[in-house]
Amino acid sequence: MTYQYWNQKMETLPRPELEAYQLGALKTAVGQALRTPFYKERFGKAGISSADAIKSLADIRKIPFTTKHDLRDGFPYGFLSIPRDEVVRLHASSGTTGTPTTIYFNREDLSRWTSFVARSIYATGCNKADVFQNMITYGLFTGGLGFHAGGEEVGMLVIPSGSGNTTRQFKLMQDFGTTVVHATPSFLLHVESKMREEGVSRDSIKLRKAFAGAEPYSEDTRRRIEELLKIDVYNSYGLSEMNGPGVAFECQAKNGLHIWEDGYIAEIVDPDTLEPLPDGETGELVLTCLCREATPMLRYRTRDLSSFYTEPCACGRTHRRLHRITGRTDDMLIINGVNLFPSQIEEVIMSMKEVGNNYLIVVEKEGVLDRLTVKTEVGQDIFMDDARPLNALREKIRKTLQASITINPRVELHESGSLPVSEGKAKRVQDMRPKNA
Ligand code: DLL
Repeated sequence: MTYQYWNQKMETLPRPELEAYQLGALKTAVGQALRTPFYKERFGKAGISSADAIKSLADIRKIPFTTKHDLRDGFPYGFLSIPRDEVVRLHASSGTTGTPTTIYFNREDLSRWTSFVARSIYATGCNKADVFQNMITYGLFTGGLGFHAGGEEVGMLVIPSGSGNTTRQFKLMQDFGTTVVHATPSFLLHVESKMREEGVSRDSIKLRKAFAGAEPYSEDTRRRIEELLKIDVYNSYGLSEMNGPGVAFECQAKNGLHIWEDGYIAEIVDPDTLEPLPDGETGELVLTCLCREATPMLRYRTRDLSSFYTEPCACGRTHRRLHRITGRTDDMLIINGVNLFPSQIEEVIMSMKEVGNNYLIVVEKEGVLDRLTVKTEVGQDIFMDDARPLNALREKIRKTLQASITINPRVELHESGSLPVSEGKAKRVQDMRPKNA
């Protein structure tokens, strides 16, 4: 395979040079952070009064962690490091508690972010001949405008279709010969189901690639989307606090996500002790942004669980790779004392051919016990009025799940297309247990 690079020099920079670059950028970021009310105070307590406190990359450990909670406390301008009239854009994540976390950009910040997204898109083999349909939410969410700008930077024809309305999405694909789409993996699965339901023939569209991210998904889900839609799916990772998409992305080797280390410093730490973990071990990803002036963000605890690959990538890039994010530290469910990540359930059910493209996990209290119900859609060729094969399938799913997660779930089968679909990130878990029980 021949690999293409957007910025070959930077993407293949020998590690000592890359690390020297990071050190310089980290010092700049610390200096910039000291201009914000939040970091000025936080660094003061940690004894960091200037960028001179950072003499080596290892000194990053002198810097205190930043959490989502800090961001909420600092709302709206506690993290702003430049005069308000130099800010040209903001993005925000609404969060579940109501107080948004807001990130501000100046013009240069936007252009740096765009070049990381362009680099990511280019690494998947796209070029200006591609027609790119951005099937994700526009607005305060970073996925829409972030990919939009990156796609234009690559020179692709960008169709800002936004999420939802599959009939219109198919029409756009057919009319303009879309070759690449961007969506959440759950929306891609929905698109596939709708394609069959609406009788859109695969030959009527030219699709060959998708960027899928903004939510966790398993390797089996990737394979399912690839096989059903006959496309290549590339994993795309990012978060609002680090600009949005374009933080880590799969290259054509499709084996882990390169984290763009000239833009972000990544650490994997034990989520309990916050001590660094050796390469290869799974822990919480902590990120430092090196490419944004307006809103510095240092040692941000993402809550995302991942690990570093230890061996280099076939593509020749020197930027390290992360394993796909399996979930978040705050995603974990405790069911009658047993720890369970939703991704463990997804792994099992998405590998079963008879199971359809959508599922939901429900946890309830029954007396003193927790009760786990897994609702899955069945494949489109399974009829809901034929009880015997349905019972057999239900039992098969239950047993396979139990063997894998050591919890005996209740399994409910639903007709294809009947479980709720979200146009943005999928809501896979409904935890109905009383909060303070
Ligand atoms: O989801 C940014 C983005 C947009 C990424 C489009 C990729 C594509 P937030 O809304 O702030 O930003 O959510 C960030 O989503 O901390 C992860 O928990 C999760 N996440 C994002 N990408 C992936 C992925 C955008 N590829 C949060 N795999 C992150 C697993 C992901 N989880």
